[in-house]
Amino acid sequence: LRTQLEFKERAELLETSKIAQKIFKISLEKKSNLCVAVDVDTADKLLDIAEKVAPHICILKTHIDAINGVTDSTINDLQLLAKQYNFLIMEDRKMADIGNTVKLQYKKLVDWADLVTVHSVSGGMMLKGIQEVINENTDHCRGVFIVAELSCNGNLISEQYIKETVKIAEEYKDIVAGLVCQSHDVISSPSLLQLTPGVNIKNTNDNLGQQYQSPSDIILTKGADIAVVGRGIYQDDNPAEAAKVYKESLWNTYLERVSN
Ligand code: BMP
Repeated sequence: LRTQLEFKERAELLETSKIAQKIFKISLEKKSNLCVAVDVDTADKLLDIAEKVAPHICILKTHIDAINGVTDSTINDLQLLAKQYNFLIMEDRKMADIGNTVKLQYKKLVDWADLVTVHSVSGGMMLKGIQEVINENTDHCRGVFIVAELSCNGNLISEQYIKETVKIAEEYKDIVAGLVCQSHDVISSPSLLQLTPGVNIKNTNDNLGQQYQSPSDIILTKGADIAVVGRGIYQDDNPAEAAKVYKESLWNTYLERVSN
């Protein structure tokens, strides 16, 4: 079973993509399966939080289009932090257009974002567009997470949509790191990573449909390999300490899961 295998074994599987291997490797080196979503509104805050959580994360997730004052130098500083502290940068753009448009959009991200998120709604050709860009940029290791389920109540994703999304992920395995999803039974292949948002120790929801679970629920019940935490960390009075607490709780639950 995917959820019972250790990251080390999963990284060594033949069908595991280079980008997924890289995530497994960083995760093991840092003993962290924590991805922090830094959804702040200014570039200064982005760099401030990034530096504070950096030692505790395997992936830093951005919505760069929601942040004011981002310049080339912001991106450069973020990349320096990523190098210094050994984490990957994921731009959560949730691309969803026709292949050609996604290809044009992705060309602006491939230089700096190790990972991007995509919706599968347009089908496989969108992944082909991204694959072409990745294959032209051979000096970087790049990949995508495909959204298969959403954490908010009232979303329109159906069982059929989830099944077709998994098929697309299998078809483009060379560039797919994994799926963004909420249930343990979406991904069966141990070579794909399950990234799961909606984690918060103090709250169970927000006022806009977000639904939260605890770190152990997300890893044990929902089957997450990597958990995404946003407000639980960047809105805390001490984001560095909060990141450490989430990291330890998530990693210990992962160890518990694979030891069974
Ligand atoms: P928070 O922990 O503050 O609720 O942030 C969750 C983050 O994960 C946000 O950046 C959001 O865009 C993202 N996300 C989510 O909450 N649910 C999903 O299903 C997919 C997401 O990418």
